[in-house]
Amino acid sequence: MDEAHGLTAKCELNARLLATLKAAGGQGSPVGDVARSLRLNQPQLGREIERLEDLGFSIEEKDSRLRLVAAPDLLYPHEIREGLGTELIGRKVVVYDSISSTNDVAWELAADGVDEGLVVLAEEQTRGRGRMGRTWHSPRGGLWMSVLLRPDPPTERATVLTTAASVAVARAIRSYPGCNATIRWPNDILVKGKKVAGVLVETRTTTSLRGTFILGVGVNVNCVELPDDLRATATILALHSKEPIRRAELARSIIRNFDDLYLEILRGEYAAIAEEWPAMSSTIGRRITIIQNGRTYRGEVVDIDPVAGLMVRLDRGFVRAFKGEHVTVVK
Ligand code: BT5
Repeated sequence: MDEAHGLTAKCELNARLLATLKAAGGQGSPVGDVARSLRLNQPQLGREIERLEDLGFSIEEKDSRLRLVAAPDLLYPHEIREGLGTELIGRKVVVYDSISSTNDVAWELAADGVDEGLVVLAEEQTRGRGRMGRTWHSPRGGLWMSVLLRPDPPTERATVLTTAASVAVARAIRSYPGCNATIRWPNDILVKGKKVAGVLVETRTTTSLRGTFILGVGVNVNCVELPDDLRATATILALHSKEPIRRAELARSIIRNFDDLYLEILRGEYAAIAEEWPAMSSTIGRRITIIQNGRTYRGEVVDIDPVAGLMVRLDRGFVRAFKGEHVTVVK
């Protein structure tokens, strides 16, 4: 099930060679030791090194030692799963080069009966989507990822999954110095007031897929260019982070954070989400205009409840809860 780029067939060996070189660190490892530990003769080892170099890795051989000098910022399943330590999310990871949408592929695999926790990533999406039929710009350099969820006990509540995912993404982004992410309800993650990531939770009505959710997360990490129509509202992490961001690391961090929060949801606990979400929110205390089913509501946001949604004191006087899935927030 682990698949990625050219690594598909050779994944196992490449992964072990990479792990060996990484473990050796800056001083490298004697060629003979590497060959022995992988049970390869020297010509076979040479071929494996060439394959890694073809994929963009830079490996130096000096004084009979092998040293990993540079690794490309490409996504590999083994790199994401290495020492992940999660209970549910990321038990399986697949990476594609270019596909329509990671959500599409996740739905296909869900229909094939693949287990909960599957993570689908793509280097680029040709038809990435947002909520309500909107387009999600997904060039190379971003993190485009979907997670297959079959909550047990079942939940009807996409809202709480959106909330948990937003907290997971914001937490992960905040771990990079300079990236003080905030959450704009219901599903936007902002840095310095501009959208850097979005969350999309989808359900389907087909009987066999009832109770299945696909969580999609898109983060502008190192995307080179944003189209003109997004420049005013969107940004990329690389512009803010004081250190380079490896997308595999960011993916691992999001997966870990989400696994924690998701397990809490399955236990019926919302303490972490209830505490962190409002703390990271850029929405509380703000005046807001919400359009839901064609009706416009105006008021002030007084609270965010992980299950009920956004609590708004309407100008008409009473507090009303809004769930996030089908609303548009007008600034
Ligand atoms: C979202 O929708 O913010 C959810 C985005 C989810 C994307 C992920 S990527 C992996 C998975 N596979 C998919 O096909 N989708 C998910 P929404 O709140 O509806 O926001 C969409 C709006 O954000 C668009 O109408 C644009 O205005 C803006 N937008 C589009 N691409 C953007 C980008 N890369 N960065 C920031 N804003 C963007």
